[in-house]
Amino acid sequence: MSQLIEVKVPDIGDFSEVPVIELFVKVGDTIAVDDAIATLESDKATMDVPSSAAGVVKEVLVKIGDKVGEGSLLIKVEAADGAAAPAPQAAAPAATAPAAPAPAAAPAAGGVVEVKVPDIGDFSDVPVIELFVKAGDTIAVDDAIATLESDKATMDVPSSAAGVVKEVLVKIGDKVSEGAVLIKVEAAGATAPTPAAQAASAPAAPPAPTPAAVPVAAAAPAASQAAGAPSAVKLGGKVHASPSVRAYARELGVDLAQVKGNGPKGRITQADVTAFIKGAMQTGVVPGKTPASAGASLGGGLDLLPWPKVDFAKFGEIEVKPLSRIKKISGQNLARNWVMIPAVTYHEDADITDLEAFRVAMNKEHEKSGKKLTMLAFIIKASVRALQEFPEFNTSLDGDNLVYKKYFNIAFAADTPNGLVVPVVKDADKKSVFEIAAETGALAKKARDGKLGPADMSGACFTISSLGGIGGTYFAPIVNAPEVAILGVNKSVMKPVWDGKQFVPRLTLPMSLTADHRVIDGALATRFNVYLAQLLADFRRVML
Ligand code: CAO
Repeated sequence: MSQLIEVKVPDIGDFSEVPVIELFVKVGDTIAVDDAIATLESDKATMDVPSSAAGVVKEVLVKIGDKVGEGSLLIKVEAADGAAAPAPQAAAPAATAPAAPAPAAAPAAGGVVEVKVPDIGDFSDVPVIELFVKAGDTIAVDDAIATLESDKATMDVPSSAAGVVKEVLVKIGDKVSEGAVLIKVEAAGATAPTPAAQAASAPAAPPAPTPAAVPVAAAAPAASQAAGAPSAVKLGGKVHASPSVRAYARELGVDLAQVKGNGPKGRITQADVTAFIKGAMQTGVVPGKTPASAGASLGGGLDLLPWPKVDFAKFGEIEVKPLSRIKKISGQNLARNWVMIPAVTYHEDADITDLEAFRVAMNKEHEKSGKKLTMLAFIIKASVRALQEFPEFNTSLDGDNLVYKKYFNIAFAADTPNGLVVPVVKDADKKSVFEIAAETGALAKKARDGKLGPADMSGACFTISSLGGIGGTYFAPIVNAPEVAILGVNKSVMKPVWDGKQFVPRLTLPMSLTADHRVIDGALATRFNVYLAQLLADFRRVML
C-alpha cells in the first residue's frame, strides 16, 4: 500500500509571504528525504526547503513567484511501499539557510557597526576557512563575509550591515562562536539595521548535519593551490546562489564565480550552472581558463551519467563525515587531470643496492651532525639530471606551444592527516643531496602541521610520489597538471637478479612513470626510465 504525504513549508522563523525563487522537483520525480524541493528568498535570507518525505512526486502545488509561509503546501509525495512515513512534526523540518545575519550590529563610535557571528546553533569554536572581505571593501547587507566550517557543516556568514569595511578582526584558521566580532563596518550613509530588524532577519533553525541540509560555501575558490597549479579562480569572489545551487556546483566542480546569474538580482540558479556546464562541454573551454589548462577539446563532451544517488542507510548503519578541505580541493584537481590528460604509466626497476649501501654509510658517518640522507632526496637529484637529459619532461602545454622550463623545481607528494599536499623543492639542480633531504624533511613537517603556504606549493616542473616508506609494488600516479610527467616509487625489495652466471640478490626500486602522451611518447618515456634507473644504479653518472 502506498500513501500520499504532504510536504509543507516548515517553521521559517518570522518570515511570511516569502517568494519561491526556484523549484527543484516536478511531477514524476523520485526524491529522497532532505532533497531540496524549493528555494525561498526573502529580502534578508535565502532558504532551501528540504523534503521531509521520500517517494514519487505526485503533485507540485506552487510555482516560481508564489509567496508562501509556514504550513504552505508545496508538494504531495507518494511514499513507496514500506517507506516509513515521517511523523507529522518531521514533515516540516526547519528550512536551512545561510548562517543568520548577526543578531546585533551594535553601532560603535562614528557610525561604525560591528558585524558578529550570528546564532549558529550548537556550534562553537568553528574555524574560519574563508574570508571574503578586506579593509576598504564596500559591502552590502547579505554579502558573504566569511565561511565557517565545523566538522558537520559549512556556513556562510552574511553581513548585517552595509558600508565600508574598516577592520577585519579574524583571520583564516581563527575559531569563532556566536557573538564573535568579525568585521567593523562604517555605515556610509546606509542605515545599519536596528537590532529588532536584525532579529527578524534571523532565519530558522541552524543547519542540520545532513549533507543536503547544510549551507555550503562557494565551490573551492583556492582549488588550484594544493596541486600548485596556477590559480584560475578569484579568491574571495562573492556569488549569489542558494545553498542547494552551491552544493550542485560543488558536486560538479563548477566555480560559481565563473557563472553568470540569470535569476532575480543576478542570482545564480541551478539552470545557470547546468547551462555553464553544457557550454563548457560544447566548446571544450572553461571560461577564464586557457585552452591548454582546460583541455583544448573535449571531443564533443563526456556525456557522463549523473553520479549514482544511493540511500546507503537503507542497507545498514552509516555515518556521514564531510571531506576535509584539502581532499575537496585536491579531488577536483585530480579529477580534471585524470579526465583531461591522455596519460600512460611506464614501469621500470632500478637497482639501488650500491646507492642504499652508500646512503647508509653516509648516514652513519654523519650520525653526530644530525644530517640524514633519504632515498627521496637521491631520487629528486637523479630526476633533475634526467630532466636535463630529456627536456620534454620539463615542459608544460600552452595551447599549441610547449613551454620548456630552464629551472628545476621538483614537487613531492606528502601524505598528511588531512589529505595529500604537494610541496616543491625549488632549484633542486643547485642543491646538494643533503640540502634536498633537509628541505624535503622540513616541507613534509610543515605539510603535516598544516602550515604550507601557496608559495611552498607552486612552481613545480615535475612531481615525485614516494610510497617507499609504506610498501606497494607499482602504481599509476596521476599527472599533476600543468606538468607533463610524474614519477611514483614504491618500497625497494631484494630480488634475485640473473647476472649471466647466477642469481644475485639486488635491492630493487619499483618505479612508475606516468606521462602525458600529448607531449611524451612511449619510447621517450621508456628511455627516461632506463636512464633514471642507470643514474640510481651508479650515482656517479649524475655528475657526468
Ligand atoms: N624503499 C624502501 N624504504 C624506503 C623507501 C623506499 N623506496 N623510501 C623510504 N623508505 C624508508 C625510509 O628510509 C624510512 O626508513 P627509516 O625510518 O629507517 O630511515 C622509512 O621508509 C619512512 O620513510 P618516509 O616515507 O617517512 O620518508 P621519505 O623521506 O621517504 O618520504 C614523504 C617523505 C613526505 C614523501 C612521505 O612521508 C610521504 O608522505 N609519502 C606518501 C606520498 C603519497 O601519499 N603518495 C601517493 C600520492 S598519489 O595518491
